[in-house]
Amino acid sequence: MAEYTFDDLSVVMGTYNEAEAIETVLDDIDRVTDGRAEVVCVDGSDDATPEIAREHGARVIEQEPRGYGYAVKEALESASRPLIITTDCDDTYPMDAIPRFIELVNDGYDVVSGDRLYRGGEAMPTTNLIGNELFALAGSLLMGDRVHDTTTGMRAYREEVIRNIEWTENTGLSAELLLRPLGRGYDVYEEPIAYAERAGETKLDPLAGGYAIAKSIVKVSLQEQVR
Ligand SMILES: Nc1nc2c(ncn2[C@@H]2O[C@H](COP(=O)(O)OP(=O)(O)OP(=O)(O)O)[C@@H](O)[C@H]2O)c(=O)[nH]1
Ligand SMILES: [Mg+2]
Repeated sequence: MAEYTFDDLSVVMGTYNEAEAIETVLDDIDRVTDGRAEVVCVDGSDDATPEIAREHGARVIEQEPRGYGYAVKEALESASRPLIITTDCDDTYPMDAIPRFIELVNDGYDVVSGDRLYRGGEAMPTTNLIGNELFALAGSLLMGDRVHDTTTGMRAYREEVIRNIEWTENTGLSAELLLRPLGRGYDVYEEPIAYAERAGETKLDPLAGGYAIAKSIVKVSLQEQVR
């Protein structure tokens, strides 16, 4: 199989009022990939985020803000290259890990998932940490496969994984993007990554968001079991 390079890579993200962070994130991507990756932002902002994104060479697709999953799904669909990496645009994920993610896909993995909890997720607020440990436990029990971080925003996917599966979740899309490929026998690998405190305000209501994610994990796991 041909090895992927930065020229085969689309880095995609939802962006919603991330003017404080987006420049750093896009500069990091450019630096790490020698400016060779395609960058797609699906944007619902009413601040300067889309202008900053365009100035930094990203393709910006405008969309009414309807939640994480709507944005990321559109971003995944808009990627034009065979290897796709997702990230948040809040400067929490290490863009320096991109080369390692590509290497792991070139080793044969279909999905490489950034695991923020391996080292204990020091930068993660305690409620998020507890919630994420519970999501991982639930996902592991329901799927019969140990998973460690179901809601991470940073993953690499071979394009066919994205194109071959129908995605249904919004807030729970990140968990769905891990669990459905597992259920269908794709090779999934969780790579420990560093995680930093977010710049700017969270777009996730912890209670409503947590509930939606828990529901998605149960629904998606049960659907994958009866397939
Ligand atoms: N276009 C668009 N992007 C969104 C929407 N909701 C969230 N995002 C983006 O999706 C990413 C994830 O949202 P976050 O607020 O970071 O959610 P989170 O990572 O669960 O929460 P934190 O731990 O606080 O970072 C960020 O880059 C947001 O800007 C939306 O409705 N529309
Ligand atoms: Mg975030």
